[in-house]
Amino acid sequence: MTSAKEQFEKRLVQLKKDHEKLLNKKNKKVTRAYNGIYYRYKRPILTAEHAPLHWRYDLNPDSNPFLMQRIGVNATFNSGALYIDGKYLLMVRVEGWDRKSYFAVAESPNGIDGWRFWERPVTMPETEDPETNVYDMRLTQHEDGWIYGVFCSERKDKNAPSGDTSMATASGGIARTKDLADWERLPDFISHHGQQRNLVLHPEFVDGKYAFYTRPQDGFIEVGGGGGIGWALVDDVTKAEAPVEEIIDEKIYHTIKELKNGQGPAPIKTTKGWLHLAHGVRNCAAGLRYTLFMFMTDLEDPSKVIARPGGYFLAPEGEERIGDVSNVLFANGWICNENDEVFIYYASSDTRMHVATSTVDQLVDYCLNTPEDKGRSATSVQAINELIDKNAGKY
Ligand code: M1P
Repeated sequence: MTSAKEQFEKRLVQLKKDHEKLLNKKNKKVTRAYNGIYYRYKRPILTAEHAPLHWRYDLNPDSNPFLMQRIGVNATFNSGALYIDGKYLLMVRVEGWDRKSYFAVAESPNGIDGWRFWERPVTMPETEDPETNVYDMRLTQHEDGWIYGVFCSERKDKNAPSGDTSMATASGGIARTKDLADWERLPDFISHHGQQRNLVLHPEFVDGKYAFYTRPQDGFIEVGGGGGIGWALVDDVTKAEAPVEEIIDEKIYHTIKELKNGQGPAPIKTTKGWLHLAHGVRNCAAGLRYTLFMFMTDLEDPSKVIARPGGYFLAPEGEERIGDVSNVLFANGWICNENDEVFIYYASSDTRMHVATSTVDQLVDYCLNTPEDKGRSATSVQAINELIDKNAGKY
């Protein structure tokens, strides 16, 4: 008969073996259904099971004879991204069994596979009014020399009537770092236009100021009358306050962004303008559907949209459609490396992370040459007819 300690050791060896196997799995480009815009990859790049064993299991046989998982991870999703010194880094939103999210850095040598979390999750300093939950960090390497992490900071609404345990407030949390390990927390972004999720810092000064993409909304869930992707200039990032938020990308009736939209990661600079990735939300009988879309802004004035390719860029497919919050794609991180290859990191259904790859040239071409959504069935048919005419003699 095997002793309890022997059984523990046996289980631990198996656990470590299975975990290593998962972490070492290679990913594969999906080449079927070529669209010329990007390639998806076969497997998710990060799941709850990728979380380090020492975050989850007490590895001491005396205090954990059954080798029980003591602290669980529910999901790994909505990740910021950064490329430094040839390393592909994700600032992952990790959500525990207790529904609290926190940030943790995962690193890959090639941006596709081999992702491993750093030793510990991020210890993010709190403000004087500690939040209940933090999530969806956008990383911006700013020309001022700092790396900024801008994220949603959520608290219970102090004005909630007694008994209401779901009313909450969302504001823009801001922190900065040089190494993604030690963080200086700055005061939350002050908006004069309601709650804020999807706040993103532009990487360059504009008119000598810090520039933010905002998403003002009336309530925690409801965008209300306002909404859209906003633009705000801020004098001092250590006391970020935006009296004015100009909407640069509106939500629009009967489009993929009918209900709401939000800037994804910080935009990528190209010779033709800034590439933007964003999410659009519409409502339907099955609930909210989140897809990703792109647009481009002017090189000199990033608040001026110069291209709006119509429709979605990436929508949930296959198993991506199912998860904790189904029918959702969300992206808050992408990387452009020294070869102008673009790695688009997207989460599916608030559950797991994926990657799709493209290039700057392809994405610029996509933005500048995809017909705009002109708003009616008739104009959509007109766009198809124009393409058919252009293809005369070629099909
Ligand atoms: O559940 C889908 C997404 O919902 C929110 O995004 P938004 O404010 O744009 O609607 C966020 O909670 C996000 O984290 C989540 O993925």
